[in-house]
Amino acid sequence: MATNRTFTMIKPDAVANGYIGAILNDIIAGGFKIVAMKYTQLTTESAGNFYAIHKERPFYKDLVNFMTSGPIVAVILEKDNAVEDFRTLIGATDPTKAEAGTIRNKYAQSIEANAVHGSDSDENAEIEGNFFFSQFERF
Ligand code: DGI
Repeated sequence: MATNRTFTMIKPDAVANGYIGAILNDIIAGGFKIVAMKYTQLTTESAGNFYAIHKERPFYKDLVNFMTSGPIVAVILEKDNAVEDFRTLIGATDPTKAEAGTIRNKYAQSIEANAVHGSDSDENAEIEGNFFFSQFERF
């Protein structure tokens, strides 16, 4: 299986709850290598653009409000089969449905405040990584 990349954010709830270190530990223990990382806060405009695909969904405004409510950690990760394996590591969108031991099962609060983002395709991983990082910020 080819080595490739995925993109994740540690979301404002997990940052506020002090889980940055624990989540990065789980990610590294899961075999992922960090190739770019940034501590930052989204603006309404940037969060709206990042989640533009969900524009018509009823939770869009709440999602943008939540994602701008505090700092996040943006990370590009590398591993064989990165996108699929990372989604397995984080678990279902709704933490009450996430398997035991997954990052969302351990650290998420709700379907909205669900601790982490994970790209859903190689194409989106590339787009989302480019959203946060220049070519000089990835290794
Ligand atoms: O790829 P995921 O993050 O697992 O899920 P997604 O792409 O379907 O949705 C993106 C984010 O939108 C998700 O991480 C949290 C939020 N979201 C999804 N479904 C709901 C939701 N937020 C609320 N409030 N209600 C929902 O039903």
